[in-house]
Amino acid sequence: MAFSQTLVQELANQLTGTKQVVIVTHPQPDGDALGSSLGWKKFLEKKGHQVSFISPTDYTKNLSWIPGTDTTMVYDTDMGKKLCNAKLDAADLIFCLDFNSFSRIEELGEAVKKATGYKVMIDHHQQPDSFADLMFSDTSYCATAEMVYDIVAGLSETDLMDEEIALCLYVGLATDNGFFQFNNATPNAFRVAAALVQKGVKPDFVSEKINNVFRETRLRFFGYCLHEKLKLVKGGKVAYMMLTKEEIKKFNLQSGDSEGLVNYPFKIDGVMVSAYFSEEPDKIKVSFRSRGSVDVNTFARTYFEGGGHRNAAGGKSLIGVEKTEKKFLKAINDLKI
Ligand SMILES: [Mn+2]
Repeated sequence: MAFSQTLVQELANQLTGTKQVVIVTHPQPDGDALGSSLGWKKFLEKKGHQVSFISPTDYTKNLSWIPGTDTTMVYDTDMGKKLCNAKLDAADLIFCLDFNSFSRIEELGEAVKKATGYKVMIDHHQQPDSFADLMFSDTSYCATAEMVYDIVAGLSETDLMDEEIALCLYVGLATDNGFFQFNNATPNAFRVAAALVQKGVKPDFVSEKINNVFRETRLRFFGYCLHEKLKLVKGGKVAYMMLTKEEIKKFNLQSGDSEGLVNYPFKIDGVMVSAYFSEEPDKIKVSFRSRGSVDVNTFARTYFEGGGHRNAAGGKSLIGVEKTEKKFLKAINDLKI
């Protein structure tokens, strides 16, 4: 897979000389948001550009080993906003990675919208808004990090890619396809993985760092959810867990601690949809996962003010735990399972 020569050439034109660059990603940055952004940042720095990386909210501790995370500018603090806005105002080029609409990055979206720099989107989610001057938007990619690799290859500059850049991109690639388990683990994903491993990435190191780093209380929280909270409906095809603020408080969860929990119900034969609801102070956050052709992207868009991919989407609800559960149970009748 490759991007059109015209698209890559236009990007190359924008990258001549020394540019002030800002890279922006989505809130609660995951492995792909951080990996693709930090890999792209390091690559641009190697080309001689001045690069800042802005995340709307802080990254989780368990991803802080990804090279370059300590350079992240977090928008969601008073001082952060000021500094980030100054960087955005001064930017010649603004890259938007792993999201495709300003609403996704909330208040930071307004600042990016106002900034006059040339905007480039690099993203693999469905239904992109057309706010960017240049759009690398392709849902056939499993990860934004995979796109970044192909863009670097398109620029014929993979020789600039060192082990650290390769590691960043591999994290994004591997986390977004569940370590090559999901149906988005395409031949191209494996080709890119091979190239990154060739650059020195150790797959076992990344897998250990991502998969086997729970605190005891986090694993016990998973155990609690699966034992006490998991409900199966629709003849065992739909699984869901609904957690209240009190329960979440009891386990003293840190940001990112519920990550991955939504995938566990698929261990049960026959489960086609899994949903995880967690009550936050101002809203209920929802994650949806599905198997095969079951489309939770449309489902999240229709009922829970969200979206994502066909098999992985998120959303929110503002009507409290009980009403949200009722709404969900009614809405799933519209799902084609
Ligand atoms: Mn992604």
